[in-house]
Amino acid sequence: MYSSRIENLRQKLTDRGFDAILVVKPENQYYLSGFDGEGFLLIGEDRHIIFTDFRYVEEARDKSAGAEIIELKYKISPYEKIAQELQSMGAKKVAVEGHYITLKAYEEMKNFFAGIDILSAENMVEDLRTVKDETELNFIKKAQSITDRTFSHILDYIRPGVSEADIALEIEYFIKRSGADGIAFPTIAVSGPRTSLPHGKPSERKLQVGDIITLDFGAKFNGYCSDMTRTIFLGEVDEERERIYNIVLEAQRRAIECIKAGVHCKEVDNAARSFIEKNGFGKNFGHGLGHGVGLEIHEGPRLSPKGDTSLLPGMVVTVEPGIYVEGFGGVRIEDLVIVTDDGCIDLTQSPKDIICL
Ligand SMILES: [Mn+2]
Repeated sequence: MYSSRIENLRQKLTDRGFDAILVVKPENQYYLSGFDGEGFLLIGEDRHIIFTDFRYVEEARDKSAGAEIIELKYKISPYEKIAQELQSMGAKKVAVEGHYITLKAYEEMKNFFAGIDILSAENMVEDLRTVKDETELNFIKKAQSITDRTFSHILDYIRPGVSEADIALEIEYFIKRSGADGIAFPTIAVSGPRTSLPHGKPSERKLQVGDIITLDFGAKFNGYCSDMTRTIFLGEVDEERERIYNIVLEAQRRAIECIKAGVHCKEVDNAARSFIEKNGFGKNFGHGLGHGVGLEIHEGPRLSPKGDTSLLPGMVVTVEPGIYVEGFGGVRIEDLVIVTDDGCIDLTQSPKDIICL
């Protein structure tokens, strides 16, 4: 599995004239080698090396079959050790993650990488990661199934008097107790007028009858994330909120129907956005329709008016239109889907009909 990922990356390196790539971003190192400690992964034409220190060296040996392991000593700059190996590989052009490394790291590299060109290769590994293999899809499915179970659990927990913070804590505790590594991102639990905050932080506000409640949360399983949002009601729902809910739901349905391999990300976004605009809420949907999900909660591709790619089979994306009205409240509904040749598989099993608790 790791060797085929590394071979795919080597092909891209060759295409762009690089002799090696220094991978620093943890998710990218994990994807390519299985190593999840702190360190560096250097991939050359026929060798790949993990540089790590005493704290992780044993783990690196256990978990990273096929990689050479070099132990870093705290007295010597890691870039000095990396430079030695680059020299022995005869590398002249090394790619680095220009979107991720710090200016300080770059200065240090320049200092040690004598005679070697340091060139930025943005998102090279991230682009490979957008298409998931079977193993990855299984981890994401598992993460989403925990998330669905958490939703049905939290429906039993929610009642007047509990606070947003209580709900978020119960969600996170249930996710961990269900065999997840942990949460995929800090839980969003907002209620009443606070639902107009698309990424509101859970507060001490206590729920009361008549509230609208938005819950956005996810689990992580073997490093892979899930992501879902549901908006529910406590007590009865009034006409205007019901109308907004149904517009969001229909926008989501249209977008999901539009998803299949070959369709441009902008087109998927537009399927939902044009419907929301037509209903007069265009300015209340100020974020993109969705994003890729994998080792990171937000990764490529982006489903937004700025989307720059077309969908491929095996991509995993969220579909999450929303309408937010300041002082009144908001609705967002989010599912996680796998793109296929002729459509998509919706991994989110939680119901989407209006729920009044
Ligand atoms: Mn999301």
